[in-house]
Amino acid sequence: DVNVREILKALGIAETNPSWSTGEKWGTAPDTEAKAVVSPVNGQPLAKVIFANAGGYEQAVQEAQKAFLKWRTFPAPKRGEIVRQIGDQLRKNKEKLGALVSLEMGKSLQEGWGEVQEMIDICDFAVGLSRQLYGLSMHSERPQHRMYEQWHPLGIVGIISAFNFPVAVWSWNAMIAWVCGDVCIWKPSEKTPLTAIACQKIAADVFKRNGVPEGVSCLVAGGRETGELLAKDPRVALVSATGSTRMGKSVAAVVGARLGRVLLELGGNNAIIITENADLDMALTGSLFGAVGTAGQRCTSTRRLIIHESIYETFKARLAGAYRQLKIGNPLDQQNHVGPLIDKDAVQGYLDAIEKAKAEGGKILVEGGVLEGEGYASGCYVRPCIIETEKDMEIVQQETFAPILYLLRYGSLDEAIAIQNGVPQGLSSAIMTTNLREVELYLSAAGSDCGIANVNIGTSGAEIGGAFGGEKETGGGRESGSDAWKTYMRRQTNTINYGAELPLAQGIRFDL
Ligand code: UN1
Repeated sequence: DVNVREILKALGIAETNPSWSTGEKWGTAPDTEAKAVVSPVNGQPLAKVIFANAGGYEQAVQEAQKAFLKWRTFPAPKRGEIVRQIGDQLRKNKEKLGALVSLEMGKSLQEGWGEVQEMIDICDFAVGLSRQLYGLSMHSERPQHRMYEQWHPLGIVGIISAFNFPVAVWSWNAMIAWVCGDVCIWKPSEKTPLTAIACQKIAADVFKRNGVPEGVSCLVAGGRETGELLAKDPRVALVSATGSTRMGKSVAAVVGARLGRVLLELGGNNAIIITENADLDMALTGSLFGAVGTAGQRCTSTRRLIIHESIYETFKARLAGAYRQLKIGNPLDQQNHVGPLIDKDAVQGYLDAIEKAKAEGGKILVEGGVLEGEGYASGCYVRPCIIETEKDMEIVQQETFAPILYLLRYGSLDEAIAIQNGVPQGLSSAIMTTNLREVELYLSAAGSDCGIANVNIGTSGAEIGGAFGGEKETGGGRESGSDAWKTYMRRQTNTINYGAELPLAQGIRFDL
């Protein structure tokens, strides 16, 4: 049983919450209205948040600018030690914070905890990274010269995050940015500001205990306008934005116009290719979690299954059977597999997509629809549905953030890869096969064109250790593991002459 009031209280959420924070300090913009945050679980308000205006944003930027001057001089391993302590606090709060993620966003409790685990994992990664911000050294062509590169902090990193991973995506950015010596201003999704407030409090406490100045971690609650303030502000060195392709294009245009740096994590239209050599049990499990997990609201959710014609009918029947066993309902009840969509707009988007698919000739295999009655009062619970489609249908080219799965049939693997890659997005992809030739072709330059390409696992649920992101309309950004940290730093090449002559490079002579 989840006691909502207790969880909110334990995580420092008030009935009405202020609009911005620079750490310890919280402020409320005058003349702004408090908005209720309504839980998609039951349609009940959780708490209110006052959205910031330009004045509140300005306070945060000025504090962040001052903080950067000090934070950048902390030794990186010392910054890592502080991030380690943030990870410890997240461990302590995992249960409650995960439950708040479920309450505010509607994902299952298991996935809410999983999201907090991702935050803990990235903290651990960042701690190690704080001693590994390596640059290369090069051999100079000139005698008695030394050449090397080093990585310096960038400055202010603006983080625009989405409702579906309300806190994990912030942590992928913030923890890495912090060990790199940057300061952060976070604009969480206007749909999920409460989990953000809870995380800001956890981080701010740790910073304070370690004597870190105000402003290293800033939060500005707000909508689209707040995101625009970040995008056009030349004081913000990097804008990392997660969300729709439409949002990403507008952020990229504004940041690009001032030649700022962007990191974009936008839409996906992720497919699994199931070949005639697939282990069908594994293909079933991978497809199912990918398509209905988080009610289809991950950017990595499986949207298309591209199935070999020889197993198409068999697999289709098994999949439909599995869908019939899915339990839809309160995500805090661990019996249920599928929770609600985030809000009624999302439900409308889901219904519209199904109508469009039908109008284009799609055949319904598993019927969708909105659930009504007891336990479904929020109006946000929908049935995961499956539609048989053709690859040239327009709706199949689009990302609909809902549990709608499109089935497509193929003959040769080249054809399957062409279907998979034949969409504007390029985030995640997978192949189910036990055949080595198929695997290697799929992972070759002639294979998947996505940022993530998996074998015998689904499209979602990436670990933090790899670089996360995708190509084409997904935006090209990489965050989280591998060397994604380089986006959060500026590279400086240094050439040092320790000799008594000053020879020019390329052997150029310049004598007086
Ligand atoms: C997202 O949906 O924006 O790979 C991120 C996954 C998760 C992250 C998804 N680790 O499914």
